[in-house]
Amino acid sequence: MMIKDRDYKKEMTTVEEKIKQESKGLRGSIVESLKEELFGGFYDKDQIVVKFHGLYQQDDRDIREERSKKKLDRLHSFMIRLRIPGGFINSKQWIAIHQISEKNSTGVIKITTRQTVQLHGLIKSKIKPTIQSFNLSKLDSIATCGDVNRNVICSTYVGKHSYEEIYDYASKISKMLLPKTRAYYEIWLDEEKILEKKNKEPLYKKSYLPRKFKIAIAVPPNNDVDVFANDIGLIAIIDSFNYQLKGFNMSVGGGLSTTHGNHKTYSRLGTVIGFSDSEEKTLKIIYEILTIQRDYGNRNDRKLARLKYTIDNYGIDWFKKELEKRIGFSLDKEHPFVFTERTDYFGWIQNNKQLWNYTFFIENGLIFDKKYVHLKSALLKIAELQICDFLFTCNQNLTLTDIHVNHKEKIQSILHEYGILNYMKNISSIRKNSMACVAFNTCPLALAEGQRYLPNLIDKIEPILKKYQLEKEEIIIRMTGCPNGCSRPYLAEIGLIGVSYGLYNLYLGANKEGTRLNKLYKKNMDESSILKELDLIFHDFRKERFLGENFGNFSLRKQWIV
Ligand code: SRM
Ligand code: SF4
Repeated sequence: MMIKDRDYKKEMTTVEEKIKQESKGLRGSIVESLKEELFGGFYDKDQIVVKFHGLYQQDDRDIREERSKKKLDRLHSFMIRLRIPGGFINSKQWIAIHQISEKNSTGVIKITTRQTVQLHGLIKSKIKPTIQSFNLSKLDSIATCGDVNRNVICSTYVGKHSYEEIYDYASKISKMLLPKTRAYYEIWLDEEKILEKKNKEPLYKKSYLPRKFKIAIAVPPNNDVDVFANDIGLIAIIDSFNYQLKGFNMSVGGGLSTTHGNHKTYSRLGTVIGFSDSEEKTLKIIYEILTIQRDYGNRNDRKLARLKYTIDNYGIDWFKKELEKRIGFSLDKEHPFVFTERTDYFGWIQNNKQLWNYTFFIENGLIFDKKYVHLKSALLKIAELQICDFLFTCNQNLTLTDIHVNHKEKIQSILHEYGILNYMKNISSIRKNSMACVAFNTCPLALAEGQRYLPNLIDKIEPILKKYQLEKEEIIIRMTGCPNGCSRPYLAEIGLIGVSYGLYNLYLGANKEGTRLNKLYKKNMDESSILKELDLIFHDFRKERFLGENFGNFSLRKQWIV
């Protein structure tokens, strides 16, 4: 079948498309919005444009209703999300994030499921100083939201292979796919305005992509990045004799989000389409996949605009052919690979350079000081020693990397002093494998609680597991406040997806490796029905599981879900 090249401009229908086209290279009227003192937010159109600068306008949803009753406007504040490809920063950058969080935001540093950090609660007048302070430490928030490529993520612990080589790819891909406009530098960093010549945005053109775009690099056997949840997945093929990187299998069309009641939406795992054996080829393949999505993605309906729908709409064979036409060479046949896990390696572990890493479990990625666990203070103290780097994981955790053996003791004593070692000792297996999205009180799309509730629910699940002597089971549990899937609950062995306040749909049956989606088991469950149901399920699991069978595989075999 011949498919005619489409003129995406003619199909431009959504408000977002219009705003992007008219944004003057992502400038919009942000400068005017910033000067507006009558309200704490941005003009409507600019709220879309500032997203491309990594900023989200939000309001405190806990008090929204109360304010509305008093006829008060929403209490606006902003979330800023940093671009940290591969999740890697140095100690000095951590100190900067710490200080900025104290000065300009709520003080809580949130590690996200895409290996970066967010700060919440910035008021409008603090945005510019925040971005300027980040810039002094070589940190930026460009393209961490909006219809462009997002933070590129990669595996954090790569066994005997070199992390640097994998990180280098994440960094190069991120750089290659950055928008070229100088808007960020002009607006936030006072760079002199230079008139951009025509076609200054060769990749994104005037309309950018139809939707957000995500790329991940996984190093088997660990799929800690959930590679198949991404628009593009790179699966590193490492020579098992000399640990050299041979190249990458490339997968396309992953994406998790669904919309309640919209049956056209679905989660999809990426499809492996071939292998690339050189950096030049890999970068070219990635670039041209984006151009296909730019030219063929749906610009009429944002719910159906991700690459997964483009691929299913045109067919994977057409997609591969179109890609090979654009890159000018054929993809090699995919190489065999096996994923066995998605975990972070908590505590001390030696890396490929014979240096040491220490990985913290950070519940839902939230860094602040609690009564007995002074995590934020401990991390500052460690950063001040400047004897390690910081690495965010895609499971919302944090690894201190490259610690010389002589420095281990120093760090260990800080961990002890600030209550971390004791805390780490007592975390249950299910909690270590848990993740929740932000949801209330800042996420405008939340229907139910996420990170504020999952810890309490786990408190109640733990005794049930203990009752059946299952407390050592590494069961992956994830919760979101809506079906967008920000903590990737569709890839959890137990997925809880918010439907309305206090109610969740329960999903079961994904596997450990992140290569199988779960399925809807029961709808609209409140806490007591979730706990009752899990009690019955764990009872059967204890009694009927095969030797070594994990929970996800067991629930599939039991055919609880069809
Ligand atoms: Fe997400 C929107 C938080 C990872 C799918 N996500 C949002 C927003 C920005 C709400 C909004 O549009 O205003 C949330 C901000 C909440 C807040 O107050 O901070 C939000 N998403 C997050 C984070 C912080 C969750 C977390 O607790 O870690 C993650 C930030 C990642 C990052 O650093 O870039 C986050 N979001 C994800 C993931 C997981 C992933 O990418 O691995 C997904 C599912 C994978 C996928 O894309 O299919 C995800 N977020 C969405 C969607 C649905 C996209 C779609 O295809 O329809 C939305 C809504 C949208 O884009 O319209 C969304
Ligand atoms: Fe918000 Fe929904 Fe994402 Fe949770 S899953 S952060 S509720 S958009």
